[in-house]
Formats: sequence, structure tokens, C-alpha cells
Amino acid sequence: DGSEVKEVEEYTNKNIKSDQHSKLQGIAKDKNIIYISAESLQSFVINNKLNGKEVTPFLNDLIDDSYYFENFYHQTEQGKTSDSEFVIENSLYPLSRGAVFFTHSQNELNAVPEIISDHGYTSAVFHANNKSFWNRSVMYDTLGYDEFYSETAYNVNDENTIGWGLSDKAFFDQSIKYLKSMEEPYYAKFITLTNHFPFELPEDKQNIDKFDSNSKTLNNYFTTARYTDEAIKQFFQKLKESGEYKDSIIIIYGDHYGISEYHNKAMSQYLGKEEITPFDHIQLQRVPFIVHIPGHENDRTISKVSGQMDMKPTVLSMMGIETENGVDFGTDLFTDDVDPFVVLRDGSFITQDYLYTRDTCYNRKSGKEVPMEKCKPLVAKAQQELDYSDSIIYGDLLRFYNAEYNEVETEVKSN
Ligand code: GP9
Ligand code: MN
Repeated sequence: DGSEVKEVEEYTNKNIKSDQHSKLQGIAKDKNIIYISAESLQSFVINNKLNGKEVTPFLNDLIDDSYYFENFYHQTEQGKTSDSEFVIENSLYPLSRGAVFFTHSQNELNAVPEIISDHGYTSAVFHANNKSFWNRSVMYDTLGYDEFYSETAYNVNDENTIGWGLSDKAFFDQSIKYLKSMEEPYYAKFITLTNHFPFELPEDKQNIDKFDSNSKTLNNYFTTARYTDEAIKQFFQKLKESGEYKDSIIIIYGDHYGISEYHNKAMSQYLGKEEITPFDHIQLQRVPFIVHIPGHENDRTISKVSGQMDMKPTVLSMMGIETENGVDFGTDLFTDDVDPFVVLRDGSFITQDYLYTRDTCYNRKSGKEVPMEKCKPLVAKAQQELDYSDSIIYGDLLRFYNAEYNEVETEVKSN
């Protein structure tokens, strides 16, 4: 009933919400938000090289002109891409088994597309795969999306197909006309596909070497990651040509890991490490999170630990929308006064000082093991947070809850 959700609200209000206002509050007011969900893109390729060549040269340049969160973690589980979508739209945890997109697609939620439709925004997802994959066509209605441009909206043929489907370059090219047709301001999410396991790319499209190790998967990965980097570069050019760029804020994030721990040996070879420890494994769950604001010059790399859970409060705050009483588990990343606490779905967690996984506590900076006492108090807190989120999903508790997302009076400070 309603009392359980009150308890969760109390927790999120006390432990998570900040009293401070973000320095970017309202900066996206009446601007378009363009999300790019970069399939399987992990942070270890960002600003990194293979045989002397940058893996993601476009993103590396973009980062110099953006906010880049270098300690940003994915928080997904078995629901992979769909889990990342669930997390970023709701600021709730995915489930430990299965995919919420399938198991709880009829729940009552307070997802971003639904919230912002009350504030004049239109919304759409662009993804050139079958609309039923991950039960998206059903779940997108639940999340409040106005439009879903799925495979049938695209011209897919032998020439423009790579791996799982339409190539990222063709995908962005063909999407522009739909984007232009959207009523502004819009909230548009583009989900790429080419950098997907098993990361196979025709040789004539490879603009970077394959890695040389016993893992075909990791060897291939660099070529498709580069391909997506090039596709995003072309998309930016198209956004500029079509006039969409200047009125938009573009946010790029990795949905989840692409290289699993089965490839640790090859990974240690690439990273020049003796082995991949449990600590390294958690650090490999970092994915890029880039906030690019055209015309905004005060841009920088941010080291504080953060996760996909934080995207909803961050983006709403940028739009000038605030809630007093929501049950979001994330925090607005552009405020300062909360101790960052990023919980992964398996109960591992990361703070500014410590990283906990598999019953071991590490110093986050050095990667060295430290006495368990340092992490102990937070182990229970992490589990509590996961349990609270689960109770909301399993009990469909947001049925009993009226969160109000109000526009705040903002005074956007210029640089
Ligand atoms: C499929 C795409 C990839 O539509 O989102 O799914 P994944 O396997 O990464 O969850
Ligand atoms: Mn994915």
C-alpha cells in the first residue's frame, strides 16, 4: 500500500537529495535533448590508442568541448540495453534477473518522457531493430514516449546492413528527416547497434587495426567502436547542416559493457596489466557519459563517481524541472554536496574513496585492498537501496504515489 512507498521516499529524500541547486539548472529549458545510447561502448577505449591510433578520435575531441564524466558506471543486468533505458528514464534499479521491460511493462512509473510531456516536450526513440525486441513497443508506451521509429521506419538492405542490422551511419543518416519533423522542443533517444557482440565489421569499413590476442571478441571490438565513433561524427555534421544542433543539447552514454570477464586475459594484455583483478573488473564497468552543450564554453572533465541512475535527475534539472517528492535513486550530477554512492546491480558499490566488490574493500584511487571495516557500513546501505527499488517494481508501488515535477524559476548564468 501507500505506506511502503512513503518509506522509500523518506530514504531517497534523506540520503540522496541535495539542497543545492545545480549550476546548470535550467540550461536546457526549451532546448531539445538528443540522447545517443552508444551500444556496448566502454570507457577504456576513450582517449586510448591501438597501434598508435586513437580508437575514438571524434569522441575524444568532443570531450574537450563537453562535460565528460570519467568515473561513470553502467548499472545494468540481464536486460542489457533495455535495463539501461529503464534506469536512465526512471532512476530506479533494474531487476537482478530478467528484464523489467518484459516482466513489469504495465507498471505505473514516472518516466522522463511522461514527465516532460506536461512541460511542452515531444519525445521519440530511434532504433532500427524490430519493435518487439526487448518488448520495446509496449514499454515505450508505458514510459510515455510519443513515437518509436523502429526498423520499419528505415530502408534496410544488404548494402547498409552490418552485424545485427542497419549500420550506425545509415541509421543516423536516415533518422535526420524524422528528427526534423518533430515538434520542438523534443526529447529524442538514438540507440546505436553496430558495436554489438560479436563486433564483426567488413574489412573495407575498418579504419583501425584489430587487436592481436587470443580473444576474437576483443580484437574485433576496436573496429566497431571506431565505426560508431565515425557514425556519431557524421551525425553531428548532419545535425549542424540541418540546423538542429544549435537548439539542442547532445548527451552520449554507453549502455553497458561490451567485453565480458571471459576476455580478461586479452584485456589485461591490451591494458598492459599483469591481470584483471575484481577491482579492475568493476572499473571496466565504466562507460562514457558526455554532455555536450553547443555554445557553452565552461566545459570540463568531471571525476566524481556517478552512474546511469543519475541521468534522470540531471537532465530534468537541466530542463528546469524539479521534484520535491520523487523516489529517484540518482542525484543531479551538477550539484556538489552529496557524497557520491554508486551501487551496481550485484551489490558492488563505488564511493569517492572506496570500491567494494566480492566481499573485498579497495581504495578507489590505488586499487589496493583495505580493511573491510571501511566498506562495511555501506554494504547494508547498498542492499537496502536495491531492495527499496525492487519493492517499488515488484509491488507496482508508484500506483500509490503522486510525484510532482514542477518547473522552477531559474536564472541561467552565462559563462
Ligand atoms: C537490440 C539492441 C541490442 O535492439 O538494443 O540489445 P542488447 O543485446 O545490447 O541488449
Ligand atoms: Mn546494448
